[in-house]
Amino acid sequence: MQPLPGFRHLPGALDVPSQRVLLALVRRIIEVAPLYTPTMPRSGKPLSVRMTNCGSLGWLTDKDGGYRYQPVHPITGKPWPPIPSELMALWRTYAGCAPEPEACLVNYYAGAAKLGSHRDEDEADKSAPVLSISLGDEAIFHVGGLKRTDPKHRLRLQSGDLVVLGGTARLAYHGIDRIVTGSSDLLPEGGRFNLTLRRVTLSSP
Ligand code: MD3
Ligand code: FE
Repeated sequence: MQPLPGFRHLPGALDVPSQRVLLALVRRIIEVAPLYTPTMPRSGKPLSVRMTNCGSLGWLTDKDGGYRYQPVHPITGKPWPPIPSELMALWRTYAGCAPEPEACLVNYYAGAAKLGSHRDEDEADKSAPVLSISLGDEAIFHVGGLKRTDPKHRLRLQSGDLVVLGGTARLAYHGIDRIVTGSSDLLPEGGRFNLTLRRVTLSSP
């Protein structure tokens, strides 16, 4: 049983030196736009994943505003830092001719963090692919089908892996079951960063 067409897992696409470069960029982003704890719409229940963004638009969720993209950090009120050129270069390599990404969501999973099954559907442009970059401890990831009840395919995402979600897979249910603590030396503090590059708005027709 294989994931939907358009799902591409590229294990080890980034070597360790490249991973260190990207990690340094993430540290710089977090200095300007600190990780914060997002909360669920209406209930206000905190997510276990901490988040920040770079790009002209950042994805966030909180009790009152719900899931959305906005140009400023929810706590500092400052614009998100720009997407570093190294990440734009990866997009050009792996996302083909898709319009430029406007958002790069930075997720940080400490040991016990997980992300429940969901679809990425807050983007007006759902035709552009999503590009995901894993750094640090391994994650047990699942991807299903277009319906929540469709069978799920599980795989391990390791430091340096890329996932490209295009075509039908772009709208598949997916999530992170758990992190494998101590499986990577990249982050001295442990845990896992995931970067997700996305086109949000429709590019002019
Ligand atoms: C499969 N993040 O931020 S990235 C998210 O590892 C999110 O932090 C996970 O899901 C993480 O929304 C998974 C890989 C990924 C991203 C988008 C997808 C897989 C996807 C969209 C459709 C299907
Ligand atoms: Fe997602």
